[in-house]
Amino acid sequence: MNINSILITGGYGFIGSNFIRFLRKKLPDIKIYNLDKLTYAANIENLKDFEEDKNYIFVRGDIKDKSILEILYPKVDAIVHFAAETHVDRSIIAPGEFIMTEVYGTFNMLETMKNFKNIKLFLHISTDEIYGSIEKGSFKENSPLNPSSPYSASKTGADRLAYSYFKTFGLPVIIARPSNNYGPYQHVEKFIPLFITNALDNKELPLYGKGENVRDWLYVIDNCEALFLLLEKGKIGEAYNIGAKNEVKNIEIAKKIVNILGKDESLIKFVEDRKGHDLRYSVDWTKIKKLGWQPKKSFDEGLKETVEWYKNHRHWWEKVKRGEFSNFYKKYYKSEIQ
Ligand code: NAD
Ligand code: TDX
Repeated sequence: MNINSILITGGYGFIGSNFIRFLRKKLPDIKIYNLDKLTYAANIENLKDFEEDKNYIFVRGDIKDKSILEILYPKVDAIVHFAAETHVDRSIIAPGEFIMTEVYGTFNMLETMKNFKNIKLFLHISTDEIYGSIEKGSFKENSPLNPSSPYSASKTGADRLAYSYFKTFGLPVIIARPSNNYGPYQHVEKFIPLFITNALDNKELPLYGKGENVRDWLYVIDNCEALFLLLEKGKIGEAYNIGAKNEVKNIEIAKKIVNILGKDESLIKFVEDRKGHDLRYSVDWTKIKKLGWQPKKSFDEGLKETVEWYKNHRHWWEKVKRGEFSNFYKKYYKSEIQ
């Protein structure tokens, strides 16, 4: 598809900022609008080098606000919708914002899009968590959905709403369901960055339950490549799993991190399990493989590079841990469209 101008939601988050950087390399001349509310999870330093880029426009706003969408939609040919509340533990403590952002926010984006025929594609970023846990084998795109946390339940709502706007109203929707991403710019509340940064400071690594839970770890740039391929070659109305064949138990990852950093395994502390903790996620990604994608990064290589990145970006994550960004956003941050 020919894209001249694109709207990215949640572009100051982990995957969104990696994707904007990736997109800029692939399509140097397109206009990129980044609509981000700047929640605690956003980090404006992720795209600091884009300040000079005339074709990058940041708009501070909420996907729940129809008026901002009505200003942006006439300007773009495509949308990649990342914006969401994303931390499972927070969804257990305070689920309300997850339901509002994922479900109402995504509804608002789709409903508003009905009036904008110029938009040729709505790439919705869902997650492998919507299938729930699986002990053996892997879920296909048509497997039943069985989410088990308020996060994954609200993501399921968003995923199915996106599909319903394709099926009922003919909107050009494609759904991507990636597995756990890791790599640079991930918020330190998430497992891998938390363990790396705590280990760097010789702090305890709080491993939930017995550490037996398995995730399929996908390097964020591999995910960006998959999403870009869907923009170019994905079939409207279809969902695509994106996995990595990197299924690793949490305990093994914790040990790998301490070993890479030359720390002692006694830093690992088994703590109370997450409520409703899914044991294993696994998706079959044959469908996107047939389109011509497969992940390139091995987990050992990707993890080493990620550890290195956090080692070299202490100023970035220390600010996040101190909550400096959240405090700044609460006060003031100017959007380029008022
Ligand atoms: P993140 O938490 O790092 O970033 C989310 C971004 O969305 C932040 O910049 C935040 O400010 C913005 N945002 C939140 N609510 C908003 C709203 N109402 N309006 C506008 N902006 C808002 O998230 P991430 O880890 O980069 O995940 C991005 C997307 O990918 C999410 O939809 C997530 O569900 C999905 N996903 C993530 C992973 C993963 O491993 N990180 C895996 C599969 C799917
Ligand atoms: O302190 C911790 N200790 C621990 O043992 C944390 C934060 C996590 N864990 C475990 C829980 C999970 O089994 O590590 C695993 C990974 O946890 P998270 O990083 O919180 O990721 P997860 O719950 O698997 O969800 C992630 O992947 C899918 C993202 O946060 C979601 O946004 C995405 O959809």
